[in-house]
Amino acid sequence: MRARLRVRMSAHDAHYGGDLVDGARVLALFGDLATELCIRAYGDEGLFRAYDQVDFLAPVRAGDYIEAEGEIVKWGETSLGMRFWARKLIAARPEAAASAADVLAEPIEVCRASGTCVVPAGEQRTPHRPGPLIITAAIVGAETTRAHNPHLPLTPVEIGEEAARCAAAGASVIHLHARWDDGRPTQDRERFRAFIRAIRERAPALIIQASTGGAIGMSINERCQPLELDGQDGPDMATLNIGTMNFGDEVFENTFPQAFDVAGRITQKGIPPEIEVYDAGHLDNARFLIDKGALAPPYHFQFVLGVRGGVAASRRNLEFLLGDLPTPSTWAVAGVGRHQLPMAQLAVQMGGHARVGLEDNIYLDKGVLAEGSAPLVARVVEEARAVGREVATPRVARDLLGIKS
Ligand code: KMH
Ligand code: ZN
Repeated sequence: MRARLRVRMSAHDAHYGGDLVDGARVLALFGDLATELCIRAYGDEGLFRAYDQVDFLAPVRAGDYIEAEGEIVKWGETSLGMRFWARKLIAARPEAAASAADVLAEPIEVCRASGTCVVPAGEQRTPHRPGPLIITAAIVGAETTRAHNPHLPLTPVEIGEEAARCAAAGASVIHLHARWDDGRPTQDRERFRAFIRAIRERAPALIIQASTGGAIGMSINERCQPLELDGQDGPDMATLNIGTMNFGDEVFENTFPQAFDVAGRITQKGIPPEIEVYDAGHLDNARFLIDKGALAPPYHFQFVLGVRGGVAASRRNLEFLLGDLPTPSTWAVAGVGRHQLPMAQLAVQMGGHARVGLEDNIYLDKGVLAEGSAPLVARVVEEARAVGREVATPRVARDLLGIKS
C-alpha cells in the first residue's frame, strides 16, 4: 500500500540562510503520508510511534517542488512498518532570475526514512490487511533444460519429490508441465497421470494446476490432454492462455477461437482457470472472453512478466495492469529470470500472490543455481514473514481460488 504527496516549498517554509527549508518540514510530509496509510489500512489516523532511520540527502529550498511517497512494508497486529522517500522534481533557480525554476531531468532524492505507526486494535475500523499468500511452484515448465540447471525434475519420482519439497517449503500450488525422461516436453495424458499420481502420493493436499500452454508449436488438442484426466488423477485447476505473442524467438499461438476453445474445456471440467497475462493487451482479451460469457467470476490472473515478447517485469507495469483488473479477481506475479524474486517480493508487499520456480528462473542468487524450486519458495516465505503476511495452506488456497474439492 502506497501514498504520495507533491508540494511546492514556499518562502514560509524557508528557515535557514540561503532560503533553506528545515528537515522537519519534509518529515511533516512523511507524517501526513503515514496518516494516510493508517487511514487506508485501518480507517483511523493512528499514531506515529518512532522513526528508526532518517537520512537527509540533499538540500531543499523555497520554490522547490517535492514529491514524497510512503508505503507499508510490514503489517503487525497493531503496528505498521513504513518507509518514506522524498524527491525534488523542480528546483528554484534564484541565481538565474528571481522567479526562475528548472524541471529536473532526473529527480534528486532529498530524504529517506523508515518508521513505525500504531493503530490500537479497538480503533481499527476497516482492516485492509493483505490476506494469506498463495505461493505457486512452477517446478519444471517446458523450456528449462538440465543443461540450464541440473536440479530440474523430469521423471514421475523426481516430480513427486520436488513437489513435496515445495509443499514443505510453503507452496500450495504446483504449476505442472510434463516431460519425458530425456527432457523433451510433452502434454501426454498418461505422462500427466503419472506425474499427478506421483505428486498426490507424496503431498495429497497440494493444488495441481495443469498447464494447457504446453510447449511452443503444440496443437490445442495436444496441449489440453491433462484436462482428459478425472477424479484423483485430474488437475484442480488449469492455465488459460489468451493471446498470441512473440515468446523469445518463437511465436506462442493463442488465437481468440483457441482461447474460447480452451476456456470452454476448462469450464466444462468444473475447475477454475488461471488466466495467464504476458502483455498489456491480454487483459483486454480476458475482458472480451468475460463479456462473451466464456469466463465466470471470480477470476484469477497470473501476470507473467519479463518474457521477451511480452511486457517487461517492472513495478510500473504491474501497477498499470492492476489498474485494469476485472472484479472480482485475485492475482499473482511470475517474474521471469532475474526478475523472479524481486517481482515475488513486490507481489507479497502489494497483497497479490507469487509464482516462483525453475520454469521461469534457474538462479537463487546472482550466479548461484537454485537447487530446485523449493529454495525459491522458501525465499518467498521469508519475504512474507518480513512483511507480516500469512502463507496460505493448500486448504486456504483452495477457498481463495474457488476450487470446489
Ligand atoms: N511454455 C510456454 C510457451 C502455460 O503453462 O500455460 C507456455 C506456458 C504457459 O508455460
Ligand atoms: Zn507453464
